[in-house]
Amino acid sequence: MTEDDEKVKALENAYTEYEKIDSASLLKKHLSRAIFDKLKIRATNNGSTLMDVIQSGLKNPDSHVGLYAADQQSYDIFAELFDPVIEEYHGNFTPQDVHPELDWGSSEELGDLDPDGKYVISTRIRCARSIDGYTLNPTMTMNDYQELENKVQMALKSLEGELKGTFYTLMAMDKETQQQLIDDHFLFKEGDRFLEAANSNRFWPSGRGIFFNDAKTFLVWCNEEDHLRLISMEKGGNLSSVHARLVKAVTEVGQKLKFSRHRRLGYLTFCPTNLGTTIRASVHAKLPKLSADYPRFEEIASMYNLQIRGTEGEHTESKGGVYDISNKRRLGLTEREVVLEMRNGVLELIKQEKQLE
Ligand code: ADP
Ligand code: CIR
Repeated sequence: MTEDDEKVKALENAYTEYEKIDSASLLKKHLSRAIFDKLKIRATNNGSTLMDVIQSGLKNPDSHVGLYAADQQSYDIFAELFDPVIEEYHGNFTPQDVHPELDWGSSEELGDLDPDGKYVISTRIRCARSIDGYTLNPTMTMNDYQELENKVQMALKSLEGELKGTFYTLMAMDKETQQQLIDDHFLFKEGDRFLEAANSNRFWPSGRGIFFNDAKTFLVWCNEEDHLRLISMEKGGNLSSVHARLVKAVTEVGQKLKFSRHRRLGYLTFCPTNLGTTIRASVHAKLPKLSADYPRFEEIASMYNLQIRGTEGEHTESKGGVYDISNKRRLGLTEREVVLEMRNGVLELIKQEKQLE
């Protein structure tokens, strides 16, 4: 048997096992036997196969989605699987649709979500960027990680004013500082099992790092799930101010680093849920009356295309009644529309909370 035959055999075996397993993931829903048979013999120019794309979902049946792009080309080579998952997650973005051009809209129109400071604890907007010329996590070499970290570090060095900050490589960070930054919601967690199974934590902590300004209102994550995550956050509900800072930062960093964009899918990310605008605009909020009936709370949130996460982020529980409420869709809408979707939904939830008081 050739090496390729062995890979197809291993895929066959894994898929046969997966067929017996219960999972509510989008992978399970869309990877039919017919699609599997079509894709099992394909590979990208990097040699990435269907296994590289689906292994996170195979190992974690509790995945919501379950697939990642092993490299940029995966979105095209395995399109018969990615397209229906993308269409369902982002709400009707069909294979014929093309993501719109960048349009940040106006920061001023967003206002403050909670001027009395009763419900919203903090507001955050993050977006992701991949850097042209570098492949994605599972196919990156140790050298790619280090080279990319150096490039990012150099690019961020020249930021000035409110965006001026310091880059901390994870290699040189003591565990206590790292944990404090995680607990304070500034730094990515370590050892995420979904990313681990996608083969994207290799060479950790090589090339991984975080940059932030003194006030920790502008942060950049380097080489975690994506090459770059750019984050603007602050206490309270001033979405205008958080948005203005992010737009300034992304614009300035984009003048120093070339971001990868797909002809149809917008800015390229490792996870298909992040494609397009790549924006997750969120609040940490307490809505005790509404969230007392959690299934109903989720149902109302999803009516406004919002997603609810726990206090420590994705796949975590709520602590002290604090929920992370954000836009779910990121693709097929402009940056302006995505942030307005979160704003309008959160304003509606606050209105409904007030009605219950
Ligand atoms: P991401 O948003 O980067 O996709 P996570 O859901 O893991 O990933 O969240 C990352 C971190 O950001 C977590 O510590 C989470 O609690 C924090 N976070 C998200 N939204 C807010 C917010 N509005 N205020 C404060 N922290 C937040
Ligand atoms: C999962 O499938 O649950 C993980 N691979 C994470 C998917 C990203 N989730 C999301 O809703 N944005």
